[in-house]
Amino acid sequence: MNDEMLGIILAGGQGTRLGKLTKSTAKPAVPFGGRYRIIDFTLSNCANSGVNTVGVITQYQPLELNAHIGSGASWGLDEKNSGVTVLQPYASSEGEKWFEGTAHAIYQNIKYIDSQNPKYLLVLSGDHIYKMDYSSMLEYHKAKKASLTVGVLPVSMEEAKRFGMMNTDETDRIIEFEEKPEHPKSNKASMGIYIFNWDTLREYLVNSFSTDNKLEDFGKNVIPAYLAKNESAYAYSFSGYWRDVGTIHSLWQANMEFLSPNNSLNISDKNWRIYSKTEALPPMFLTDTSNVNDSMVVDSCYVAGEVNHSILSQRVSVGVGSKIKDSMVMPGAVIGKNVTIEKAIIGENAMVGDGAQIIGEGDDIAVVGYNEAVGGKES
Ligand code: ADQ
Ligand code: ADP
Repeated sequence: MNDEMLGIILAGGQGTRLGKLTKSTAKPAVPFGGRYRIIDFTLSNCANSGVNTVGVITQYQPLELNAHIGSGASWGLDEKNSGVTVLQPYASSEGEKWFEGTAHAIYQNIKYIDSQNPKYLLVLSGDHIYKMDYSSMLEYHKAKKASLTVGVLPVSMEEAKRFGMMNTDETDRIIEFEEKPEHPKSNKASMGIYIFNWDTLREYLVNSFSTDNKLEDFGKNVIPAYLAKNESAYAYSFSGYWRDVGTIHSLWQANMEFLSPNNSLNISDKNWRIYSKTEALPPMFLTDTSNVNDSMVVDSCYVAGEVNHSILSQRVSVGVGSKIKDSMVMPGAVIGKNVTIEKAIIGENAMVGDGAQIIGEGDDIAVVGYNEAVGGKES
């Protein structure tokens, strides 16, 4: 349907804000909400919006991401005239070159993008939880005869420092843009979602990288340069649920919101399914000592302890006498006996030994890393 628009998901910066949770997995492959991985939301949005061809740009060993995405069949992206391609850093004549920022990552993949011959390029981030119809954004982009359209939502002045912030005129044309400003002048934040006319962006990138090596990011460089060149850039307003889950705290918080029956994300919407890789796993088992309330517990879990207001992902086991509260436990984690876990994220395949106390406080979320083993025998 929207074959004139190619989707590119930026799925791997350089940071380490998720620390131990991403040691050997790319951030978009980080588990979310019991049954999903972060990138499922963006991939599902693409599938539901009719964006049938998607390139995923990664930097780190994308094995897990590759295994998760596979043929793209889970999102219906394996059919004729569609597909998902995981794009990785490749060896060039200068040796293996890592992407240097988001715009550079696109520049390095010009060959792939050209091979798809898109009129429009939809640039997305791999670490957001939301539902959005990109085909409406494309209609808006066309109606405005824009060269660039940026997805925008209102944020508090406090949050504004974490985002690209802009001012618009009465027609929604962007007249000012500042990446992570010290002193925000508006409440309009960029969602890091862009539609570009590919020929203009392509020419721009080729010119910029041949003359200016400093150009790196869309927020820091490309958008300001577009404005300076008087390219028509418009803000497309979004008002639904949207969370950037790039930090431990935001990841924990979004998981807790996911548990809330009032969550406006509404994953039960039959018209906007969130797809994920499906595995045939045995049912969960709750023993007669278990006590589970206000929680999501998915396939193949074994629970002998107490679980309150928490998410247990696939294949989690919780020993007798253990108490889990306000926490997110990722797939395959093994929680021993008489363990207390509160306000925590337990990483994939972590082992929490008998009697351990994993307790977060205030803004400090307790974390047990991917594959990490903590605690030991009770004394
Ligand atoms: P940030 O999220 O801070 O702000 P950035 O670190 O550039 O921007 O990351 C954007 C996305 O691209 C992330 O998903 C990241 O993993 C990925 N990424 C970064 N470098 C990459 C690379 N070299 N190769 C592949 N992927 C890469 C951005 C915008 C802000 C906006 C926020 C909204 O710059 O203006 O407000 O997103 O979250
Ligand atoms: P941030 O939002 O902090 O910039 P990124 O978007 O860079 O995070 O996410 C990429 C993730 O990949 C990082 O959290 C990082 O821990 C992880 N990572 C870094 N180096 C490697 C590596 N060599 N192998 C696997 N994963 C890595």
